[in-house]
Amino acid sequence: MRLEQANPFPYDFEVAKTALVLIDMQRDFMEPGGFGETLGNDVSLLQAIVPAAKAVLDAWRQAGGLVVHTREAHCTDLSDCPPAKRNRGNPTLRIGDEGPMGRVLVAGEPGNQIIDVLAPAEGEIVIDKPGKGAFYATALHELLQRRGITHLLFGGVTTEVCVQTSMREANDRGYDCLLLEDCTESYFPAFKAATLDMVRAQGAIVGWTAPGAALLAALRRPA
Ligand code: TIU
Repeated sequence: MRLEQANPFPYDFEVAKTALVLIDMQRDFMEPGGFGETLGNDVSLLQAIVPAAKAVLDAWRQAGGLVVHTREAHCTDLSDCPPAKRNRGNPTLRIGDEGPMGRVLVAGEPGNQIIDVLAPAEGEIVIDKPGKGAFYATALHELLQRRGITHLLFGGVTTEVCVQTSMREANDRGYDCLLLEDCTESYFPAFKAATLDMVRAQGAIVGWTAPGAALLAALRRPA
């Protein structure tokens, strides 16, 4: 399968060897009262990508592709949260503090769940990760290797933090990565634009980018 519209040049992939990786589409980042807002961000900006991400998720499921969801999540005793992460800056609530959606960025809390509309389906991989990157201190690489995955399609939040970190980790591990432009968002529009540019610069130094509609069209085309 080929995405002709991908940048900086067409992206070839096989559905059976490709996973859709949706990064941290959690209430903690998307809704008021969670981690994103405690850092001083306007979380309403992120809602814009939900319809495009949902359309891609539905089409990818329909095509039988592997889906991976990640959550930035710490265990209840915060033993996987370095003090340097918890103590950074001056948030209104720190990781592990009790907020309106439960303890901030803690696994199992209401705020740590993926938003309902993109909730994982039975059999999909869900990775809880203590870092910004999806490969750091997780079994993700091993799970993908076991399934023969060579290509990754990325969406999620935020573009320049957890998405870009994960994509760079994946690129270094040998995956051909593509970032779905309208399925990722940042609290800072300029940072999103810069990330898309730097990913695909220098002959796809980190990977490709393409609009979700290009993937939808490719999946609709007869093989
Ligand atoms: N703050 C911010 O933009 N992002 C994060 O802390 N985590 C993710 O990107 N998921």
